[in-house]
Amino acid sequence: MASTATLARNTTTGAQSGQAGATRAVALVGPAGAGKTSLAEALLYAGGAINRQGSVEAGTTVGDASPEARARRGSTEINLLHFDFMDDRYALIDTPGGLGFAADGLAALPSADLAVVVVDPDPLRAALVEPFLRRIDDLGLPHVIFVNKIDNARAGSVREVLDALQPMSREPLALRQFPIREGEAIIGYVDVALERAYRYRPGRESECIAIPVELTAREKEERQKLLETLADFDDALMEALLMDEVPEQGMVVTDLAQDTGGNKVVPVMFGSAATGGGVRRLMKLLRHETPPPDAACARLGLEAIAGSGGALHVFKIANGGAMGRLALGRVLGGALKEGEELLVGDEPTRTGSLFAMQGDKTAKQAEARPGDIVAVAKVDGAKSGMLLTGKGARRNGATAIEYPARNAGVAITTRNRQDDVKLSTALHRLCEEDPALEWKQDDATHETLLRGVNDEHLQLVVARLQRRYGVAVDTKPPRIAYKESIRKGATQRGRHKKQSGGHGQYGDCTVEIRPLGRGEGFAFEDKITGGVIPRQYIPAVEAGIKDAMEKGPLGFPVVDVAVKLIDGSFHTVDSSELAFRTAGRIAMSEGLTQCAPYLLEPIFRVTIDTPPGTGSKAGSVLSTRRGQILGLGQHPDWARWERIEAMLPESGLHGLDAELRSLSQGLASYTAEYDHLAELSGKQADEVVKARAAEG
Ligand SMILES: Nc1nc2c(ncn2[C@@H]2O[C@H](COP(=O)(O)OP(=O)(O)OP(=O)(O)O)[C@@H](O)[C@H]2O)c(=O)[nH]1
Ligand SMILES: [Mg+2]
Repeated sequence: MASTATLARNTTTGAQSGQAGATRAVALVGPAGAGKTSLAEALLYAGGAINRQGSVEAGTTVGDASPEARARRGSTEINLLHFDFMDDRYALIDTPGGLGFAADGLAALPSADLAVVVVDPDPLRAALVEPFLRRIDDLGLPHVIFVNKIDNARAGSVREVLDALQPMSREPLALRQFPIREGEAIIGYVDVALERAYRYRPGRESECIAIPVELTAREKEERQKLLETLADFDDALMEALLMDEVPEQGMVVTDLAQDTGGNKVVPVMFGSAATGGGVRRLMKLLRHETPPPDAACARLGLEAIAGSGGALHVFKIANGGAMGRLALGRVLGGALKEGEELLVGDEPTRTGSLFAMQGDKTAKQAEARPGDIVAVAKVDGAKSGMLLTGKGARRNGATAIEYPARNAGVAITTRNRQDDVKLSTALHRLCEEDPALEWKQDDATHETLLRGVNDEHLQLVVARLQRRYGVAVDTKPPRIAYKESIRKGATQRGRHKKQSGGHGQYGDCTVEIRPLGRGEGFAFEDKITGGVIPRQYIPAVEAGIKDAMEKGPLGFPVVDVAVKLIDGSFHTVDSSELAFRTAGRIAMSEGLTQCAPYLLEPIFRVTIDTPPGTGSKAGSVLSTRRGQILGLGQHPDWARWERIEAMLPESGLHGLDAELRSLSQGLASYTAEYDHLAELSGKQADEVVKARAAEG
């Protein structure tokens, strides 16, 4: 029989705040393809929430229900699910592993009580987990590691994975199970905490068996390691170990729950989402070791006062479903009823209908329990990241969320011009749902520019536009802001003279043009003497010069030139501002053609973060894109990752993301910041000029 301590759910703090019975929220986190959505499906099945376990491959999971996620065979947004286990409710937040879709999960993570970090059993892929561990650590979120796909693992890998992961973890990892093998296959596990062995039974609870004799020594060794890890946080246990006493099991179980819930120790479990092996064991761990929502409240700046009513931490806005605009979030501090008043900013707002969510299925409910994750209608002012409280609740500052940088851009145009109005409404909605997306209208080019995390992210946005809003668009790389400058000076006269009917037009000026240093911009000097051009027309000449500089001889804006106005003439009746502006423009555009114009391209400072062993490959990608590597070294925060700094022409950014991701299992990412302009010559320059001329 398990001791009473084993059965007691982790209620350490919850008992005092009245949140002991609250729904626990568990986030599934980890690299793309590790099996989070599959594990969510396995948990739902084991908990009895569904009676058939679907698969990502077959497109039959409860999560990833959107056509975009199905087509990609990977999550594109968070899946919100729930199941019951031994009379308790668990809310699951299945987060996408792809960086382009990470914003969703980042917004939701602070609301979770515990994260399950799902990792691949291949130790070589372990390094991919590091950025995820960092994010969780930064939030102070208690977590466990679940080594998935154990049905596929080769011998010895669980220990190897653990050894690979330990240097990346701020907290000590504690192996809670080790595998029992038959040949290559893992057929069960020895539970080091309970000191029992189990054999997997597909679709059912594992069978308790005797610890195989050949594994008893390993069991003792692993048990000792576990106890030593726990003893670092428990003096009484430390003393027992020093005295060579066998510690009481109740003490060990309590320590496990407290140290996991308190984010001091990270338990490591393994199993298979595909066969269900180890999934029920994971559920038991969730039951005993997921802390109540008090820590989540503190993280969000909510002081949960008994009786003060429920608050809602909104972490997503969903516009896509049949219900219209819904605010998705977690109910904290108390229960939440339909029609209850919450403060949205300072605005008291009555909540509309409440819905429980199981993937894309919603079920209306009159009341949400503390800890539940719900969709709430009619809280129109609510935005992702807001904490909506009732009047009595106390709020302190919350941790700000850092979203991935928007490094990719695409220009879109509607296939049907009549869709333009629809497009802006749709983009407004999509941006509201997705904090990592941004759009603006470029009036000069009539293009709509989308900025997002990476190309994959932007492709998803374009697919959503078409499916949800029926707006078909064409995409192309955003126009690169080429400029031109001049190599030498010239002096040029510009004369504008027209005699038509009554008043004519007359303007005449001579300008001296010379190059300036890079980045010096534009300088204008008025050297007119003796009033050959009357004072009031001088600004018009300057304006005309600037007009000409908007499109130089090569077709691009002209920079880094100085112009001296040295001579001119006027006519008492026919001269006007307009005539002088025209004269200035003529002088400048004709003059520039004699100044040996050349092309300038924008250069970006690029920082690439890339997983172990891929740095030099990423470096050669940069070189083929005319990048200049400034440095290649170790990442400052992620132990084994590499960081490359380089100067890269803007044209080299196009498609860079896809190329980097394909050489890094989808994980390399970059930031790019405009740095300077540099000359572009030769064939490449000719092509740019030719393309510009073709655009007219
Ligand atoms: N053999 C085996 N394959 C698995 C297991 N779990 C998941 N897979 C497969 O791994 C692939 C990725 O699984 P997903 O559940 O979509 O992975 P994910 O972590 O949700 O990926 P993202 O949503 O892209 O972050 C799918 O082809 C699954 O069928 C497992 O336990 N064993
Ligand atoms: Mg997924």
